[in-house]
Amino acid sequence: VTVICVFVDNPHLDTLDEDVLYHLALGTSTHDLPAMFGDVKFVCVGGSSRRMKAFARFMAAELGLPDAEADPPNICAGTDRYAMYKAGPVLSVSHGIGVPSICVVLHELLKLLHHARCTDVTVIRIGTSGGIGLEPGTVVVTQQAVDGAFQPRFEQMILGRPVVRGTELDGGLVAELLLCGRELSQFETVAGNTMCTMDFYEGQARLDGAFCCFSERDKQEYLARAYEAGVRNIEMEALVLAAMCKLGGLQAAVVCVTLLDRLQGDQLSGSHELLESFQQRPQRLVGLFIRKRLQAS
Ligand code: R2B
Ligand code: URA
Repeated sequence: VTVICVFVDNPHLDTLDEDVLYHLALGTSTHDLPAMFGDVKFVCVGGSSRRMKAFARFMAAELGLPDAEADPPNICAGTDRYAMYKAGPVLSVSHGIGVPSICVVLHELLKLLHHARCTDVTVIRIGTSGGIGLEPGTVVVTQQAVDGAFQPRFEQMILGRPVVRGTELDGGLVAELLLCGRELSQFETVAGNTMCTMDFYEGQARLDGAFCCFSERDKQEYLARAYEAGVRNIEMEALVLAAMCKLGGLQAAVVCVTLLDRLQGDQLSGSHELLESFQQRPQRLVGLFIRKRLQAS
């Protein structure tokens, strides 16, 4: 059995007397991180704090935890930037919208897992997205996270220069998650590339933002090219999740439901109830995945 430690590759950290995880309102001298988090094996992240709280409750029931009925406490109650809940070995954390927001929380989460001396951790984003040519409600398991030019690369400005990092995801994990979707057989689950953009409107070829510098025809041509490049859904965080977990040596996956078909329109006009029920689909799929993993261990 190989034990994979959470790899934080930064020699500067060794020179710190204490590490303050500012946006989580946690720290190495204020909290006993190994005692609080040492047993974590799954870190599930998603945009909204309410949805991640609901996921923690769902997982507590799925795993038959004694306090499954109780309201889970927010571990990051000292801040309103992000919210964090724990259900046994499952950590459920909100990341807000977009690349900068998830980037900050992942730096602090990977350091938290490192300080807590966690081993063999799998990170999964359970999120929402816009689909391309898919029935709304379809769940997409990401094969490759790609940028707006359909390239599997995450580019970030560091010291005034663009630094490019790879975004390969674990193919075995994709297959495992697809199998869970098939076993559940409650909704369509497909594998596909996920395009991660820096904006919800023009950046995702929407015509309905405050500004728009292109035509309906330009939009359709772009989405057709995306489809040809294997893109099946569009969201705003997959590149960072893939790149940072790869750097940290963590298994990672992205599982997103599609809320609409972007070939048909831009507005999210489905009923509140329908959109809410769609958002439970990645939770159910990942819930089964976690139960199976725990049974096998
Ligand atoms: C999906 O949904 C959010 C935008 O509405 C964003 O966080 C994402 O990736
Ligand atoms: N999230 C996105 O980023 N895009 C969509 O179209 C829907 C949800």
